[in-house]
Amino acid sequence: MSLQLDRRAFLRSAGLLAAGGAVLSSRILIAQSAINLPFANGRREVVKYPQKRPMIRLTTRPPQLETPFSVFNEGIITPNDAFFVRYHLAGIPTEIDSGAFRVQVKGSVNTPHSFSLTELQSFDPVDIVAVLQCSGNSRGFSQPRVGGGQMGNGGMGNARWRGVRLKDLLAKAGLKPTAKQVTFKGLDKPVLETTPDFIKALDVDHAMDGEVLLAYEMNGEPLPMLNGFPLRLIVPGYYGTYWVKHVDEITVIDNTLENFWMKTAYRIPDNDCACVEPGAKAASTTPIKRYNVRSFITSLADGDTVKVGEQIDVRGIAFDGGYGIEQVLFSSGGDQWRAARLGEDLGKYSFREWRARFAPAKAGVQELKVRAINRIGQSQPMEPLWNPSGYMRNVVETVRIRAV
Ligand SMILES: Nc1nc2c(c(=O)[nH]1)N[C@H]1C(S)=C(S)[C@@H](COP(=O)(O)O)O[C@H]1N2
Ligand SMILES: [Mo]
Repeated sequence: MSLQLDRRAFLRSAGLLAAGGAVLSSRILIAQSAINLPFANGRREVVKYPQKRPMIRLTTRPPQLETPFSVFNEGIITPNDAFFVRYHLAGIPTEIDSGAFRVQVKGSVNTPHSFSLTELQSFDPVDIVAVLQCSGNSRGFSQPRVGGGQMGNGGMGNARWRGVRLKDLLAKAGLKPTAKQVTFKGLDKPVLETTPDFIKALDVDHAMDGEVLLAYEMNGEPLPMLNGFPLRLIVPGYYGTYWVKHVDEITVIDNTLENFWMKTAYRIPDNDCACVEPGAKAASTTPIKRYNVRSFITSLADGDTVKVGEQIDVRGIAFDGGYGIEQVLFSSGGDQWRAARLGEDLGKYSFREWRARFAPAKAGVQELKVRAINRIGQSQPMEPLWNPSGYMRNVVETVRIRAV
């Protein structure tokens, strides 16, 4: 089966179609509307791409799309057509023949292998519900502002992934005793020779832990093109940077990968909070790893009005880097924190739904806050932490509503 995308239509809607050597401007794609993310320069067009509903566009080339926040109130699984899209390199694949597709496993292995999709699907399939979150999700809220994609809170999503254990593929190839890391490269390419290709690495122990998957399905369908069709890496609990899309080369190496994407980018201050004084530099850094704890109110947004005395059912989502959510606390109008009720448990890597009730006692602006705690006691800071790349934001979120 090959992905049925009209190439011209895709290029056109992705703003990539060249005319006489020039790239057509993004204006060829008619924006359906625009929204303002709540920070300076937060105006974004809302645009429809192939296999996607209208999404918040951050960049055109490559396409980077943020999920409209209201989607997170539709359910704890993020639909494929609303799942965010992040790329680094402008040379993204627009047409892939899945029948001809192969992924190579090579390097420090006894028997290099190359697997077709059909071969991958003959391995024991594994399902996991797991959050995928970009390291820079919510970066636009950093104060002082930092460089990088200015995302609101839509650089995350939760899906049911199906695929083959990376461990099973590596076992088939047979790791040499000298193996230290496993690297992953996808079909997307830089357009300039000077841009480093996007290659990421996991330590061998992590790659062999049985949880890391090569997924060929997302929410029961083949992966959408823009989310890595036909195969992507799933690294449960780890930031999106490791979840390499369109993976076609897996190389076992005897050393530590020291390319731009591991050694320079995607690094956080090497301390407990992954933070420094706002504006300061980190003394030393380390590669970003697991998600910290986050929680959001999804059923109410800033500026919503409610009636004084009326019972309101609030709900939202919480997640962490794979220990699981133990408790969600909710506070309204400056009241004490009280425990929210947790929804269905789809596994420790999934969004967890929560619900709470309150009735605004008096008229005026009310601050609603939510704070989650995971099973190892980690929680969220009341004030935002800061680092130079704007990674890992997880401040306790506040929604300001007005009771009338
Ligand atoms: N091949 C490839 N894979 C990639 C990237 C990329 O630029 N190229 N970006 C990574 C980053 S930083 C993130 S956050 C996730 C985003 O996945 P999505 O586009 O499916 O939401 O993909 C990761 N995998
Ligand atoms: Mo990312």
